[in-house]
Amino acid sequence: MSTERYDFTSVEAKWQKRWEELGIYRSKADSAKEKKYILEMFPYPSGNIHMGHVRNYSIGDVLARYNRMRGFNVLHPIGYDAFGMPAENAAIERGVHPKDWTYQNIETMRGQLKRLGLSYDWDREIITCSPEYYRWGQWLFLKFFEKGLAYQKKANVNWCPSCETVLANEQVEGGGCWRCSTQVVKRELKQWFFKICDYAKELLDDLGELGGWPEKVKVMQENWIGRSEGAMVDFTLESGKTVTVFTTRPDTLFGCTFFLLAPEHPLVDELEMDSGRKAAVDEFRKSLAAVSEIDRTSAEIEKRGVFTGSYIINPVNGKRVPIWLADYVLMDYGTGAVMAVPAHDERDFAFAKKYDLAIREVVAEEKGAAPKDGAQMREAFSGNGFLVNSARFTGLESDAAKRAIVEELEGQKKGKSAVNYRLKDWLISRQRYWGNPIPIIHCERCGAVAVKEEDLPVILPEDVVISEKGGSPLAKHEGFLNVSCPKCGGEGRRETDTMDTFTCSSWYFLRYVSPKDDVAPFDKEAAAYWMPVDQYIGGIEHAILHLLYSRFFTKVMRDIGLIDVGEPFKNLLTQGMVIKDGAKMSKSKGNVVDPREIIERYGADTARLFILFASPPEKELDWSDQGVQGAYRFLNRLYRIVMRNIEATSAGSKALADESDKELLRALHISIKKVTGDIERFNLNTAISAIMELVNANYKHYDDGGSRGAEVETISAVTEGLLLLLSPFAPHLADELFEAGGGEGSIHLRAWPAYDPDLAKADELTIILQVNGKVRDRVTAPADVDEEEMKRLALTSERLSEFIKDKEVVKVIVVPKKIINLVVK
Ligand code: ANZ
Ligand code: ZN
Repeated sequence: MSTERYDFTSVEAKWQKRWEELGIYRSKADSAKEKKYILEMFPYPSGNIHMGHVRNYSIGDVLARYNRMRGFNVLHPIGYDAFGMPAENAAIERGVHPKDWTYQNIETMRGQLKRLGLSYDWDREIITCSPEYYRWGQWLFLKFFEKGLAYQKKANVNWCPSCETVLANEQVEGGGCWRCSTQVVKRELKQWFFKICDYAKELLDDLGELGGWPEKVKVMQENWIGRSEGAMVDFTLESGKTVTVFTTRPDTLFGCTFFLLAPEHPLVDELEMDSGRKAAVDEFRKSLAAVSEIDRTSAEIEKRGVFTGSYIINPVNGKRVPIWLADYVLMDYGTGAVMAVPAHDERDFAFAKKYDLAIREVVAEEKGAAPKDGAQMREAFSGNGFLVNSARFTGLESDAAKRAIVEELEGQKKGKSAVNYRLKDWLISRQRYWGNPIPIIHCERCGAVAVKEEDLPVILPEDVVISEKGGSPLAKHEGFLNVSCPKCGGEGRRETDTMDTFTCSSWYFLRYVSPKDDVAPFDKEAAAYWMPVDQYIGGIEHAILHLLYSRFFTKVMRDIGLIDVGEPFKNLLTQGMVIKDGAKMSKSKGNVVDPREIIERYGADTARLFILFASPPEKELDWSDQGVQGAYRFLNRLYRIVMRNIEATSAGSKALADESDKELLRALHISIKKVTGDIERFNLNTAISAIMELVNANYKHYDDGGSRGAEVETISAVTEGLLLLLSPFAPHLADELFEAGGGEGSIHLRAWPAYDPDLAKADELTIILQVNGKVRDRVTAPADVDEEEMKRLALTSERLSEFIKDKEVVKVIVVPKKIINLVVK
């Protein structure tokens, strides 16, 4: 056996250059052609690409190349999500300007992506930190602002006193700042928000349209949006003022024995208290400043509260109940006030037990049961049941009672049915430098004024001092700060907050359709042609925020009239993680395999092939050095057999097709059918197995004597088919061998092969179906039929049915791929 190897280094360099010269991956909108927009989530330019990137982009590249060959007009772009914290950290640690750091990284990563031979339209590359891009992010902000979808409000934020900045919830670790560990405090600051809650219902309802999304991602979004059905109910203070609660259980109103306010609730300041009580309340409120919401609502942590000394009146029975503050009541959910029903809510139950508050049963598990003594209850009963202790509603089932009670409250104008969402408005303000400046000017007289459209972009100044302390450097940049008010011409001060970088990635897929447009964020016509993205591919870690924000932006842009679709991503594929030695590859674990090393040692085609072969795209991928070597050996084995085929065909043998040729031809058509179907279902690993089988069949053909007088037509058909099937996976080698066999241009411009259904059928077997050992039927089944499928065939055979009807199958005997015997009584 020959051990000849191909020189992947020169082959890959040659083809990457050739593709660029030919410009074959450049795309143009063309209404005469059906389009396919294939998109992978763009990378953050952290320095070097990692295996997760290689996996993500290899999957996308197979789909892009395959669909191009299927005749679709494919858009397959790439760019960089280039604003964000790490650039500022690099500046602090190494004294390099965030811009220089970012652009250097982009340059490196661009080279690495090109080295992988990915079929991107490089002319469409976008960089979100470039003024040409962020200008349009600002433009969109102003549209949101005009529509009232961008607004400022005071919010309780996590504040690190040492870094002087707001931290996202994810940046608070054990109560401390993730960077400097300083105790984080709550601060009330005026922040910018996007009103995503206006779209809560639509974001939830439209999940139903996303048939091409993984179920788990939809469930995660659903939970995040968190729709609750219930009622708003007005309680009345002794002063006559009403306080509204949101409850999902209006049927339990008669069981309300106390009333809870969030510690931050503004009403607390209005309640009358003597100085001793006031001190206790203040002390309690202060003690929560540094506690995260997660800890406050955790089931493990003991609930805490304090009595305010005031009472409030329950609208259904006029009962006066005490008002307490409780840590588990959050200000920004519902109304920040809760009617507590300890008998039927676990948290309220624990709270009542701790502070010795009354418990009153109002829902019994069984119909007609006598009410229990609340003091004797050992735990809350939170299910639905039948009302007790509830005046004229007693006896009703929970759902009926909910309706009846809400109806009565509505009649008295003391309540109404309501839907509440867990989703909160999106806080987009960041007191950071390396982000997109919010295009607003504050004026004493006019308030927050939009920067004029013709003055966009608000350029992020480069001459700033970035230091660990002191908040955003923009707030200290006089030249940036001092501007005149666009409305009255008076003295103004520029907004110094920048936007959350998620705003940049919420519309980048639209910028790709006309990346150099300088009159609009994107060309409407081009967007109408290319949108929506037909296939989006990325990590499951973005299941919620990025995907939800992009869906929100899309809906707003539709309502502004910029696009005509309401959902950005028609189909979504979430690739699994790359792990090694049982853990996610990470620097801290020391189990990182650098793609550069693999590419240098084995070539890009091997790296791609291994990563696609090792596991189906959605599953975890366990890194294996042997696997990489296996992929490498396979490509060389394929190289040798194709070279041998080329030699055989160019020798011009006149041999006639024999049985072995027919067998090989069948193998070819079976492979085409299998690979095609597998790619359509994203089973890229089994598609590669099918290509391997074809290579084996090709070798076997020679072993069987095919080499003595190769039949030219068969051999060239197999060579061609094999290379076409290989081309999305190992694009360089496929083109090299295609050229070696006399092909012109590039294999990537050729059409995807079709299969002959008659020939492809050869992979079917005949299965004998028996009942009690007697042959009753014969059916055909695919060659890879398993026992389950054989059972299904037997149980659904019409001929068998008369032998098994009214009988019990007591045993099933299977001879794999041959016979199935049902033993019946
Ligand atoms: C009375 C009641 C009785 C409740 C009962 C539940 C069970 P979901 O389903 O998550 O929407 N709640 C309302 N606002 C709150 C806030 N700001 N912080 C903490 N809890 C709050 O939860 C809605 C329920 O959570 C509401 O229904 C309310 O308690 C509580 F047997 O009202 B319920
Ligand atoms: Zn003004």
